[in-house]
Amino acid sequence: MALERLTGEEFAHYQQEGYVVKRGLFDAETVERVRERLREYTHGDRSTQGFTTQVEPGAEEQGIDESDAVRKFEGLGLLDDDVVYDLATDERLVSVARDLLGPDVKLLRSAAMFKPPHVGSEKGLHQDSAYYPVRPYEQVTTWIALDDATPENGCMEVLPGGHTEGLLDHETQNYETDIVIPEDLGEMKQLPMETGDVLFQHSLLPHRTAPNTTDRWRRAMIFMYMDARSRFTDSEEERPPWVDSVDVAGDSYPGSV
Ligand SMILES: O=C(O)CCC(=O)C(=O)O
Repeated sequence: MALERLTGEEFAHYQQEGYVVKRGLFDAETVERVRERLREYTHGDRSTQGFTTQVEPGAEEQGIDESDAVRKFEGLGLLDDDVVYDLATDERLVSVARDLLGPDVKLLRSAAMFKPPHVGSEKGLHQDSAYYPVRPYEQVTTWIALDDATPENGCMEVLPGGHTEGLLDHETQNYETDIVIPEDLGEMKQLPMETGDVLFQHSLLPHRTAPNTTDRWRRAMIFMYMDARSRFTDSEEERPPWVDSVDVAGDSYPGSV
């Protein structure tokens, strides 16, 4: 299959390091449309019933209103929103996912991450595959910067090449769905990004983000894609409620996700 949007060099970087950043993939207008829509959800102008909301644990103590302290929205129900759906199925994103996964692609995860000024908490070291009973462990997580992300406001940090070590042990932390790798895996690489840049990372790549210590937002959208020939390893009854799939591109296969 010829590559649509990745260069050979970028493809090789993803294979070897477990990630690749596409600079300026999204224009300012597209990003602002998403930020504005998210604001409508956080500030009560739209119903948030179709997905889950997590508020930053330190918000109350710091006297910050919940609407300015959402930690994340999570769930495929976000796709019912036209702006989110347009972004998740945007050719600029999906063509890269197809370069990495093949022509038949489904969506496994959709989330908005807010990391608000001052109160935005860390996300501990983890691999995305640890959350999902899907085989093979070959999903692609896309992380779309809706603001400039720096080490100070909690940009992504990854362990280059760490996706080749298989699934590591995780232990649960404060949040029901937050799990972390308890050991130090070595030197992490910070990935500062500008608004509109997109990080594509392998679902076995260990990564984390630091707290936001600045007065600047660090928002991001996450979409996780998988090959439509992947399999759920748990039955429908056993699967965590957030595990499902949405058609994005190409064909579906019987017995697959
Ligand atoms: O956006 C962040 O701060 C980290 C998100 C992340 O790694 C995740 O939710 O899997």
